[in-house]
Amino acid sequence: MTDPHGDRPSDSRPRLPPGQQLVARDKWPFVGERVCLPAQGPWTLEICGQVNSPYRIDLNQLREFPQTRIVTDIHCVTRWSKFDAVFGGVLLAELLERAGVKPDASYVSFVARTERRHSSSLPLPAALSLGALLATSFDDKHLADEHGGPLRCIVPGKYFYKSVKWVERIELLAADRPGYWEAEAGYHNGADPWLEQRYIASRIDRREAARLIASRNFSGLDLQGLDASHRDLRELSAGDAKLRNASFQGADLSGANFSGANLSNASFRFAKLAGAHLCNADLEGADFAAADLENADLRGSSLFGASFGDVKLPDRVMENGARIDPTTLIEIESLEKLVPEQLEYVLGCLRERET
Ligand SMILES: Nc1nc2c(c(=O)[nH]1)N[C@H]1C(S)=C(S)[C@@H](COP(=O)(O)O)O[C@H]1N2
Ligand SMILES: [Mo]
Repeated sequence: MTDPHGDRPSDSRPRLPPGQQLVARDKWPFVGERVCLPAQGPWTLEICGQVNSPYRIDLNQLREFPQTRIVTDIHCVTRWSKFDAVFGGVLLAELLERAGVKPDASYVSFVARTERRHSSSLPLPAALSLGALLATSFDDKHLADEHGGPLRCIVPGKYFYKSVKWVERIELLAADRPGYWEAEAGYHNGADPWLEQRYIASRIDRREAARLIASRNFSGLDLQGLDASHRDLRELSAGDAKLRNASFQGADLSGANFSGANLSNASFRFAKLAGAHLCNADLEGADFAAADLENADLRGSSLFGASFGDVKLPDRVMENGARIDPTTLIEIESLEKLVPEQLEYVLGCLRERET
């Protein structure tokens, strides 16, 4: 059995990577694709590409390989983490040993049996040193279909998007072939949670950014990763803008319009958002610690993994709580996507004046 905390860089560092929050102990959210293609016959796994002897096996043959059980921490890029997940299966290293790796194999791509042929890739040395596992069990039981059963990859120590569900092919490559999230959705190809390698940084240069901030008009623009911290952006127009991973830390956004904008993982720490329109915005993983949300409108927004304060371990005490009160418009149903401490905090604020 591997070191349960093997994905931690060292024992002196905290166990929860920066910007992450813990889900309830018995919870494991579903993210991304929900189903694989219907199986025609038994599930098979193919090992191919830059190997000496490509082969294909079914799950019974997979069980003949040495079995490994790991305890690892899951860190999703949408800011939830889950400690001590137990997976059982076969190490990538074991599967490759049988195939024989060719000298020019530098990357490994895991390909899913799903409609979009979902995939993700890693440098081969990283995949091996992290102990990538082809898992068939979770908590010593069959891996559920929705979580990638019967066979998924687990890459300890990377954001969970590197852990492909429903793997049917492991392909060794001479040159990298970025996966679905990395190529299509701007996810960082490094995916190191300790370095917060979440998304590719914005491509615009600093002068262009300065011009845009002065114009206070971001409507419909792609400004992923924009740094607008501490700016005066009162009454900003940012409807439908793509602002994933942007920083608005300490900015004045009073009366700003972000309707329909993509603000996933954006930081609004200490920002003024009084009267701001965040309706129908994607706020997944957004950080509102210490933000002022009086009279703000968050109706119809998606709040999966969003946070409204810092939950301090080990006692899970709330610090830097956002200013939320009954004038803040939030649909109660949208709050079920929050972790328990966040949910409790927001509900408490919304009830403030009734009690
Ligand atoms: N085939 C496939 N694998 C995938 C994804 C996907 O959309 N399709 N999403 C990834 C992402 S972003 C995450 S966080 C995890 C989620 O796994 P879970 O649904 O079991 O929590 O699967 C990863 N593997
Ligand atoms: Mo993810």
